[in-house]
This record gives sequence, structure tokens and C-alpha cells, in this order.
Amino acid sequence: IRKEMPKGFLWGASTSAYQVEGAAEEDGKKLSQMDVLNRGTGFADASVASDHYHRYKEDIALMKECGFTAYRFSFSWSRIFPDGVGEANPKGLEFYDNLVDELVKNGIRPVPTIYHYDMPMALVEKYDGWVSRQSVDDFVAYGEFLIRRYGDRIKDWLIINEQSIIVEFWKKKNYVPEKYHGDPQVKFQINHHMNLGQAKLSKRIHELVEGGRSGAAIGYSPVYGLDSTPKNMLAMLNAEDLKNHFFLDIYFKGKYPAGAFRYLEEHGMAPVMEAGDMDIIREGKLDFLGVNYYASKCVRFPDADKNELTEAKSNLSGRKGAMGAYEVMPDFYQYMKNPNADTNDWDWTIDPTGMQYLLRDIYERYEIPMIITENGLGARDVLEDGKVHDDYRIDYWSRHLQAIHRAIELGVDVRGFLPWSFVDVLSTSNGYQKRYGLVYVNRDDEDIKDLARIPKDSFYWYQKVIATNGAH
Ligand code: BGP
Repeated sequence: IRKEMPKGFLWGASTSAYQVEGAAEEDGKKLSQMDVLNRGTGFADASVASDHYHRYKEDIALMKECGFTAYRFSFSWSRIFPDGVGEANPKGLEFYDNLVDELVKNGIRPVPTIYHYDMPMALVEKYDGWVSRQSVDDFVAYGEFLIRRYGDRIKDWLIINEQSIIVEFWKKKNYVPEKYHGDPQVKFQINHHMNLGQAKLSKRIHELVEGGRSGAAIGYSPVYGLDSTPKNMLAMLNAEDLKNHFFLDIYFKGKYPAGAFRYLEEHGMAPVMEAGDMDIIREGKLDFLGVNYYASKCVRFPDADKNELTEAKSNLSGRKGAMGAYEVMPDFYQYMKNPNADTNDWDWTIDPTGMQYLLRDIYERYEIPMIITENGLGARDVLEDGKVHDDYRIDYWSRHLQAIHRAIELGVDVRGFLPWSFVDVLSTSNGYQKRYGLVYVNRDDEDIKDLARIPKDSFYWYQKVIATNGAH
């Protein structure tokens, strides 16, 4: 990128437990909701994934070879507490003990996520998972166990991954029983329970971990108005409030944005709260933000003939322009294709300018340190003569890194870059057809092959970027 990053800038990459580990029912682990939801999608399931559970040493050796100074992974709740609560599973703990030890031994800072979509199925069966308020206490107990066990070595904790996406795709990122499917209020209720769990845990991090800092990784898409017509500019403000500030205001101001919350009340979608909930949220503000940025979004004010509640459906086919459905919030906003932006095959915009835009915007509004916890390009990589020539990904990351650098020059506090993903992982929506890794994993959805690790061209490029702290 030819621009040096500030001293001490962290370099590495990210994964999440169910997308990389495999061993979904091994050594005492029981199924999580993602293990179950993934089955029957027509893509690979999580039972083997990238087999990191058995190959973590080899994987960490590759991280070291690339020059990583940090690695983001997530703990699997149902590997540690197979039934969600109760006795911890010694074998599960052993895996994470070994993983953390091996990282530390290799000079790589572990950056953990406590929850990355994978609620234990046992709790879904017991009380419908996050739909029930009981999930708050069980989540806090699980998280507290982790911070007590690893808090001596791990100071920075990402608590929940992508609440924004969990709300947007609430039936795909949660196992939600059928009886709730017609009621969109449920997604905001789930989100409220997550807010409470995260805030309580943030407070525990401050109390129990010396020098501990709490954070969350947010799936963040800056929202652009289609054009400068006043109504479309208003739709942009509405969407920013409900899709972005709705989460970050909770994290850093301890409140819901008033306008978006009132809108939900008017439409019968606001979460039910108990007295004292907002105190819990205020007392559990977060210290830093992990930013997951892939794509920017575009909105307009809903057309009269499209003005009804519609949920987003992703483009699963990987054919440009085959978007399932764009989200509509009546009288508020309507998502749409940005006529001025390039996209990948799954209709995700490729917009490095959006990276500078969001970093500056978030920093001015909340003045918090940030770390990029995901950024990447999903593509159909091709293995040819033992090599993967992913110059498109190098181009994508170079341009995003330049945007990050510019934001830093303009005063934004960005402390590291942990793109998605380290090795190829099970895509949450497209199995192994859509890949993100620096390292190719030799398998297809159907055919698991030998799971060999093959560094892509982007790996060798990234190695130089890290060695020069960005000056390559
Ligand atoms: C983010 C998730 C990741 C990851 C990524 C790519 O939303 O935090 O878990 O999967 O998106 O998305 P996908 O796998 O759908 O291509």
C-alpha cells in the first residue's frame, strides 16, 4: 500500500469457531444453532469446516510465517458448555488453552470474540435461545467463565459479533422457532437481550480483568442516499439511525437513538423492557469497536407501491444482479442497488471510499479506538498448479488499507487490521463456493479432499505489507 501505519499497529486476520474448527460433535462438543442451520442449505456444513480443530498448530505456523502480530478467533460456547450451562467440558477447554498458548508462544496476540452466532442448540431447545430473557444470564455466566480463565493473558475482549447482521438476518443467524417467524418484533427483542448480556459482561470485564477492555465487532455498512432529493436524504438518516446508530449508541452512549426507537414503537416492533434495563446498558458501555466492513449500502425513500415491510434476502446464487430482496421499512427507507458502485458476484459493493467515510464518521460521533476486525472479498478462487492467483483480493485490500491510512492521517484512532479471513472458511451463506482466505483450503462443499493449506498470492503480498508495516 506504500504507506506506513503507526508504530504498534496490529496485523493479522480473523475467523470464527463454527466456520473454521469443524469437529462439530467431537470431544464432548454438542451442536450449536449454526451447526444445525447450516445443514440443508445446499452448501457444506460445519461438521468438518476447515478442520482447524485438528490443524491449529499448522495454522499458527502459517500465521507466524506471514508475520501476524494478532489473530481474531471466536470461542465456541457449545464446545465449552455443551448444554449451554452447567459443567465445563475439559476437552473443549483444552483446545482453547492450547490455542491461546500456541499463539502467545509465537508472539501473536489472541483477539477473541465471545459470541459469533453460535448459541448452543441445547438452549434453543430449552427456551428458544435468545428469544428468552433467560439467555442473558446464561450468556453472562459463559462469558464470565472465559474472562476469568483467560483474563491474565487476554485484555481486549470482543463480546458479540455483528448484532446488526443478527437483526437483519434474524432467522438465519438465530435458530428461531417457526411460531415467531411472522413477528418482526422478535428480532429487536433478541437484540435487546444481547444488549443486556453484552453490557453486563462489559462491566464484569472492567471488574475482573486487570487492564481489561470491552468491545464488540459490528457489521457496519455506511448508508448512502440515492441522490440529493430531500426525501432520499431523510431515508439515509433513517437508515443510519436504525441500521448503525441503533447499535453503536447502545455501546458507547448507553441509549437507543430516539428517532429510530420511536419509529419501532409506532410500528409495534420495539423491544419489551424491564425497569432498570437502561441502567444496565449505561453501566456496561464498551471501550473500543471492532469494525467489520465489506460493503456500503444505498437507500431511497420507499416508493408508494413498495411501501410495505420487507426483509432482506441475500443473493445466494453468486450471479451479479440476482439479489433476493432489498429491505423496506415503511415510510422510513428502502434499500436498493447503488447505481454508482461496483460489486462482487454476490452483489456486495466494492467501495474502499466507504472505509474512510465510516471510520471518520464513527470516530467523530463516538471518539473511540477502533480495530478492523473483518474486511475482505468473497470470490470463487481457482487452484491452478498448486497456486491461487487472487490479484483481485490484493487490489481490494490495498485500496481498503489506503483508505484506513488516510483516515488515520486525518486523526482517526485505528489500531489494527484483521481482515476476513485467515484460511478459507465456511461462508455463512455460500459454503466453500465463496472464499475469503489468505490461505486456500483444499476442499469443496461436497468433496472434502485433503484439506491442505495453500497460501494464495495475497498471503505473500500480505507478508510484505506486514514486514514493512504497510510501506510495501
Ligand atoms: C460477516 C461474518 C463472518 C463472515 C463474513 C462473510 O458477516 O461476521 O462470519 O462469514 O461476514 O460473509 P459470508 O460468509 O456470508 O460470505
